[in-house]
Amino acid sequence: MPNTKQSSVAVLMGSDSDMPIMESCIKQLREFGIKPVVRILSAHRTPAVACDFAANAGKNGIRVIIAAAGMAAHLAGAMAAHSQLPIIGVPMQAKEGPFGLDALLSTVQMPPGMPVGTMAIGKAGAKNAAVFALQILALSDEKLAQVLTDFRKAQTEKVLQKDAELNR
Ligand code: RP5
Repeated sequence: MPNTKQSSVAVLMGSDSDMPIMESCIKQLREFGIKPVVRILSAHRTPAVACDFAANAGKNGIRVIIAAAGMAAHLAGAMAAHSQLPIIGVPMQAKEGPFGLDALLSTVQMPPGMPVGTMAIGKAGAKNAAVFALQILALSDEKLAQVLTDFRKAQTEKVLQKDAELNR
């Protein structure tokens, strides 16, 4: 069992085939100075281990769970069922099927009272999951609030610079 102590964010994915996309989430978190615990856990293939992770995440120091899955994507919903922590869902686009819409609907269409904060499909959603996790943690952490401010400022400056280059 990997050590989850010291990590405030967990990045879970239903399969190692999700890793090429979720790497951008992990990379972004690390750039924010957040070292996540990363696990491959499946709502369908390893349900007991996944549920156990969710049930114990809070007492292991996790504050936000990011859960990525494709196809009939139930991982984020299963995490919500077994944990009171905020759950961020990232729908993955499978090799076959309706371009990630299956995973999007499976992740976002939670019943009332059991929310999953659902990001965009794929790489954009993976990156946004890291930013959204930072936004949640920044509410109670001044250092992370500054990291968020700096990130937003750098992002704005980058776009303005591109605009300036275009109009030179
Ligand atoms: C989901 O099924 C995984 O999250 C993955 O996106 C999809 C396909 O899994 P593999 O067959 O590639 O392992 O559970």
